[in-house]
Amino acid sequence: MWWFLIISLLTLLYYIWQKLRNLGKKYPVCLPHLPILGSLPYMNSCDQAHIYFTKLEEKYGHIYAFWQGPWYAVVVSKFPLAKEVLLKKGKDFASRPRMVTTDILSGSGKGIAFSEYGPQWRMYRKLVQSTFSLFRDRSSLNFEKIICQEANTLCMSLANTEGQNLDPALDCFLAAVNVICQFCFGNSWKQNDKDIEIMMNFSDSIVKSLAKDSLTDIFPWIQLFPNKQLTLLKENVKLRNKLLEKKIKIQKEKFKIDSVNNLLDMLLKAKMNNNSHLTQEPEITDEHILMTMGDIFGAGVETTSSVVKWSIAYLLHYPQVKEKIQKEIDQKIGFTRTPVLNDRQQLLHLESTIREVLRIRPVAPLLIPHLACTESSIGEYTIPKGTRIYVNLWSIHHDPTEWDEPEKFKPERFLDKNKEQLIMPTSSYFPFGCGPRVCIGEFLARAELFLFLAWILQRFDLEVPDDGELPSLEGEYGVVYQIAPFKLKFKLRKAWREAQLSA
Ligand code: 3NQ
Repeated sequence: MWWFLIISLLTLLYYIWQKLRNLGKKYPVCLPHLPILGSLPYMNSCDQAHIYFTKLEEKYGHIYAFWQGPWYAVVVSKFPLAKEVLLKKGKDFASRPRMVTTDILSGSGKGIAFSEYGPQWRMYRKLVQSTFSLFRDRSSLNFEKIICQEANTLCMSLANTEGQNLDPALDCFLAAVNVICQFCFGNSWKQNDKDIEIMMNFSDSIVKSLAKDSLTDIFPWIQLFPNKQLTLLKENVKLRNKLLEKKIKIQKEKFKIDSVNNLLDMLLKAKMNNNSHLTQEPEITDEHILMTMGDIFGAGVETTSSVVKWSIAYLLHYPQVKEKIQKEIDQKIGFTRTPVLNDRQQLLHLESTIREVLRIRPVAPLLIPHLACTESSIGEYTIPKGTRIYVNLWSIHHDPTEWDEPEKFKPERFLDKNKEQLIMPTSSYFPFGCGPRVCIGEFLARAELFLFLAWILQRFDLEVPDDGELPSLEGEYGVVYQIAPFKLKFKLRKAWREAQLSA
């Protein structure tokens, strides 16, 4: 009897203390929820989380909360709110939730994409940034040169399959792999290397299993039971690690501390100069190096190849846009030289098309989830420390109060009235995120997208395959929003062929 009274009193006191602590604090509207299961029984299981979250906005507004099992989560969708999360209070929300799946991928939070905000993350990110600077500044190691070489190889390969019904996935993958591989390791893969196909398969499988409604990420104890999806993820991550380790081992033997030429060199040099045993400096281990290389390599490949495929698919659906781009290429570049980065100021139709593809099919429709590292606020609402934050970029890019007919593919929305200048019709647009976690490879990605597409469209017409089937534009949700496999025919352009003959 006594113990019952004591427990009741303690519960009451705790309740009052919580109420007092929260006095004057306002929290976002929350979906209904139950103990342990949280809001899950009240949410539809949906393949496309970004679309479901956008639908929930109609009922709950532009900022709302839900319980992902035991985890409190907030979804934010209007641009000013997202700006507060990513930029204004960027540091407060710059961490990442630890999840079973991303822990498997990142060796328990190593690397930079999924690691917690702090000195370790900062140090690795700076090392990657310094390597990017090397490739922007040095003429011998220049990104433009590397991308153009790979664009050339890509076009040669497409010319070899001319007129056939082709799934462009492998060619796009190879082109992106070889650019990032030179950045990471200083070399590239041969076109018929069997590692490429293995890599494409495990990479695709990893992308699909991450960021899905994985129950193990909500209830980590589920991993104690046999779980097919998790086993598959572990196997694929093992394959990825083996492949990277093999590459690192070969390149390590060539390493000279006074000649830093790629990301691996940069990390190895930092490891040699590291004084973590004497100072507070974060440590650099082989596993940290592997995970950082894995993040950059994986990000460089999956995102770029995915956007190139989306762009090709949209151009198949909208041949009039493709013709406008080609007309501009013919006028501004012609056929006697190949496209270079400086042409970006002139090829406005291509640039606006790339912007529109990144708007209508963002690479990461919910970005990568953020975590509040401290108690903070968004708008008038208090956000407790440890809250998972989902920024609904999809909704921001499809906001009808910011975009005219957001569901329609209209590259000209990024051009002024006279079609002479690129414009930004609204600030409700950030395909690469912003703030402390902004995409580190934005410069490289934009350069690759422009050059790959300019090279392809200078030479080829894109035609629907023999069965007349156009690509589905629906997309498959994962940590990267991918297009379902499709086929098309690359046809050498008549004008290009004639120009080559007369040259
Ligand atoms: C990759 C492993 C690879 O095999 C599959 C693709 C993965 C998951 C990448 C991931 C890094 C990685 N292993 O560590 C990237 C990710 C999530 C893309 C997928 C990414 C990203 C960047 N910009 C937009 C969306 C995602 C950064 C790390």
